[in-house]
Amino acid sequence: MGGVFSSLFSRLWGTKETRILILGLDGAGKTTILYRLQVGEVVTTIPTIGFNVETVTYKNLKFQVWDLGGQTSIRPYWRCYYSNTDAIIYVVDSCDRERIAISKSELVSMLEEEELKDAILLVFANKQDMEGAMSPSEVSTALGLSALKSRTWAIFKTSALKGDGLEEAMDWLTNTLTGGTGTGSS
Ligand SMILES: Nc1nc2c(ncn2[C@@H]2O[C@H](COP(=O)(O)OP(=O)(O)OP(=O)(O)O)[C@@H](O)[C@H]2O)c(=O)[nH]1
Ligand SMILES: [Mg+2]
Repeated sequence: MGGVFSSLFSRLWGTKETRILILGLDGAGKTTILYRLQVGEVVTTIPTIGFNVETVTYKNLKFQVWDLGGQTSIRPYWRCYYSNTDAIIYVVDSCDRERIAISKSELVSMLEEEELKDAILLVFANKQDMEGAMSPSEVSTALGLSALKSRTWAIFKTSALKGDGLEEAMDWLTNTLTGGTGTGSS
């Protein structure tokens, strides 16, 4: 109990940074989301080789946000960053129907990792501003989210380009971390 309270208080007072990993296939929009969250603007990105890490402050909470490169050859290195992760933001390009099955298998194998068993999952159905984007429920079905067991999760429709949906997702995350009630599905 003491642990739960001290962790809650240190989160509330901003001394403990919540560790978030942003994962997903290359080109999904991870780096765009990281800098949207941090500076509130769209930055020009290049494919990430390695990672970017930034501190993001949202409603008095501090998040240490890691954005990892999603190219096939660098996905095996995701596991090096798993320990002590509180939440995973899994980003999907909602227009990339061709690779949604690959995205699902990467998600499933990641969630099997022991180090991530307590991590909260947020799925971002990103690029909602584009015509032909899969709806969040289509993305959810394609990823098999309803089959997840013992996992706190939610899916959000986002456009990193326009900034849509990110605040809602961060509100749900902060509520979930601080024991409040969220609005997403779980
Ligand atoms: N239309 C649209 N384009 C987006 C959105 N989010 C990201 N993009 C674009 O998608 C491209 C890839 O975005 P990145 O953020 O670099 O993708 P990434 O997931 O970090 O890719 P890797 O670093 O290779 O893993 C860029 O041209 C972005 O501007 C979005 O919501 N809508
Ligand atoms: Mg990137």
